[in-house]
Amino acid sequence: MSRLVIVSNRVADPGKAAAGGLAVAVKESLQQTGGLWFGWSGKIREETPDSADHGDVKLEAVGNVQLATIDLSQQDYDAYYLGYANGVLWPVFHYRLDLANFDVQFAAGYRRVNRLFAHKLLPLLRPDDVIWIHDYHLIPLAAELRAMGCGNRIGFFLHVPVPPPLIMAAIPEHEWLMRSLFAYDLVGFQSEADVTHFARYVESEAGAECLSDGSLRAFNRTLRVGAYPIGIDVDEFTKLANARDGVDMFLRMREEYSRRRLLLGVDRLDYSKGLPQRVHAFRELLATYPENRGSATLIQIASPSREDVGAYDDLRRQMDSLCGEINGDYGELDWMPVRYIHRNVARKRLPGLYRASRVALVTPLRDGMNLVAKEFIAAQDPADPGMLVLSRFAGAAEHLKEALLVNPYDTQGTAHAIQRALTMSLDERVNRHAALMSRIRQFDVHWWSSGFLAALEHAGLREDAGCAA
Ligand code: ADQ
Repeated sequence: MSRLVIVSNRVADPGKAAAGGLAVAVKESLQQTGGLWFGWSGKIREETPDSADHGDVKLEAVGNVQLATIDLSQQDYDAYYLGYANGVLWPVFHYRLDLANFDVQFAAGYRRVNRLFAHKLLPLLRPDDVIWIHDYHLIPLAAELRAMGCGNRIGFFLHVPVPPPLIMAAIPEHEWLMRSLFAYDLVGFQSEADVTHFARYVESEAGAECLSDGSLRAFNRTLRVGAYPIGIDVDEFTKLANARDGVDMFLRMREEYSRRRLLLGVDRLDYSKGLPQRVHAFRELLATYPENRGSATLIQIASPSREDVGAYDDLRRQMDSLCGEINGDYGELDWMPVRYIHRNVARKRLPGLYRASRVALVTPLRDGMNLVAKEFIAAQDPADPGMLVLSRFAGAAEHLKEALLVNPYDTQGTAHAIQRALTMSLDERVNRHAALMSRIRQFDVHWWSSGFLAALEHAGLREDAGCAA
């Protein structure tokens, strides 16, 4: 059997908890098969005159997984990670052209670090390894590996959404970037909408032909593409919900909020997650449906994220002030409408928090998938489940149709949906939850990784040996 080699920007210790969708999912799939996980250590390397090759790869075994990490220089971190990955690709892929900073130095740093990854990874590879590269930080990595002679089977999964062609075209290097995807044997996206956007992009920008089996022909290459909606390990999460920490958290929250109706948001503090819009909708709920005053409480957990990127700092200030205002305007001595916590919650406690909540607000402005929506469903008591209010702009909305779908830009509409979720009959909640549960079981994390890897196995041998980019 071939060995699985996973490559992602950051490598997370499989033994420790992670707050971030990619790390959670990759860990869960790699633990099943074993293999090698290559990426950045998260450490900045001190620059010395002889540090041009960025030092050695650090190897460490954790169970059946071997971790291989490299450090980055400050200059590479600034240009590749902060500048291009999170200052260009993240905002543009989430439709936020206004937040993108198209500095050519960032693009150069992005290429440089992708080449460095290829250079450091290549000596670790065996001829029959199957390589699975993850996310927007590493789009050109296969093209770099191919240019160095790597003939292995290589797949790519994009965890974030693909924007429509004209938004993609705002990236000065869009052609190079999209062309470099054709160096893979298989490219997976989160949703059918993403596949469509990508196909439309290569059709209009590169005259690609869509073949009858769904592959795309362009740049003298045939590329298989497909939607592989990512999921969670449902059984593992349910187990976590029934373990001691989960149950303790549930009992504590239920006691503390026995006379209240709990609404919950759990996100990284990111502008794609629609947090200010969510607070506005909650405020609208209190204004339009006064019976919720003194009773409904929104707990918003927002884990610190990318604090070195300017836009995240602005968001933090905006959230501080919005939550302060709503508490000042509506709060009573014995009731505060919003509890805003700018911290991580331990993963083992999360299920208890989900279970104690009547309603989850998962209302991103744009999201590749959103695993919090699925975790919330998995943690519920099937006999008396809470209700999910879900943005139609999350990839998860493509198959979680039994949630209450909302447009997060529509404040009144969202407030109305929250009220509907709070007042929904037990029968309807039970029925909707059962349907949602069967969806998240069908598209769980094992289906995602084994489905992708099986398709990669069958993706025809590369018909040319050269580099696509
Ligand atoms: P993210 O944008 O990080 O992931 P999401 O899919 O919701 O978003 O995953 C977040 C994960 O981190 C969840 O497992 C959640 O429990 C955990 N988490 C978030 N905030 C936390 C907190 N405050 N405390 C503790 N844990 C927290 C990216 C894409 C998504 C895509 C995933 C996976 O942006 O669209 O679903 O990758 O592909």
